[in-house]
Amino acid sequence: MSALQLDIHPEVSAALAEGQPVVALESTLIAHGLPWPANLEAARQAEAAVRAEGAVPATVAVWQGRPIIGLDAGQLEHLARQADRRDASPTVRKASSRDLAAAIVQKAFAATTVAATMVLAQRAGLRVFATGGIGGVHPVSGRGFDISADVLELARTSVAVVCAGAKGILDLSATLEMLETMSVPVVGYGTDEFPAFLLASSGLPVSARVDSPAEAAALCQMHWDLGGAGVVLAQPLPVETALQPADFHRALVRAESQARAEGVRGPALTPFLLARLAELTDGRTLRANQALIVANARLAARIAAAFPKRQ
Ligand code: PSU
Ligand code: MN
Repeated sequence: MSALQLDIHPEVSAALAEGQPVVALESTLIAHGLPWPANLEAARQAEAAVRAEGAVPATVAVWQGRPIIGLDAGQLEHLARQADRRDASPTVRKASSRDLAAAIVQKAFAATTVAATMVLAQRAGLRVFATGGIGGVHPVSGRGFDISADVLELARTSVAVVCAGAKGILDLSATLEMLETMSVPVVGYGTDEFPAFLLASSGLPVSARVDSPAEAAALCQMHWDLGGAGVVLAQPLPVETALQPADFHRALVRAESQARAEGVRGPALTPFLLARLAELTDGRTLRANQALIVANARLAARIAAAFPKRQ
């Protein structure tokens, strides 16, 4: 018998029982990705966007060892306050797939990455998940080997991940090669090019393109019927918030060299780089990041609603 017990919010389990659309949302971007209070604002707006499309949001995290599918408002705020260094509440871990078991048995608080959110979402019966950007292959230069478990989880867990591509701090062509090797469809929503998170495009091709929620849902279902697992559904960020590539790369080079100088690596690297980028661009990366999270939540809700109702 499994010792795993999911704590599914009553609204989420009711929606699942009735075959209503539900969208999983991750919590690492809340606790470790965006600064307070932009993180709470983005998290609330993402949930509201899901609701506005007639779906139920389920933000995922580990709460004192309980895997939660659908945080309540108080839990959401508690997690968001973690990003505020002036707040003294207990530390929230950043949990990827491998960290979930420890977080659960040690009764810890943990925010879940894309990978860990996929694991818990699938076990709860959710098929559609929205985030900002997926993790991937970090550039090898200077810091050594670092590939996000998000890529591995996409290869084995059957959840559609709606995103704005992969973070611009990654080696995007290596990330796409890795996803290809892992047989993960990288589907452009309304685009032939892989979106580059804060930038409108990467110049790199997607493996397929869809132009409607129904087409996206049909492609995912067919991939699953074929025994496939994760699907990346990537849409470009809202065009008015996109950064100019030259500005972004200038800031990235500086943030990267600071990370090297300060010896930041491993799970701490992504949060460090995102915080430095926001400072170096007068908050433009932050506003773009927030806008794309909300847009992805909205699209995920439309796609979730386009699946045939489960019996
Ligand atoms: N993209 C963001 N902010 C984030 C992340 C991605 O803009 O905070 C998080 C996601 O939760 C993603 C994780 O799954 O970073 C990847 O971390 P790592 O590279 O350590 O696997
Ligand atoms: Mn890593």
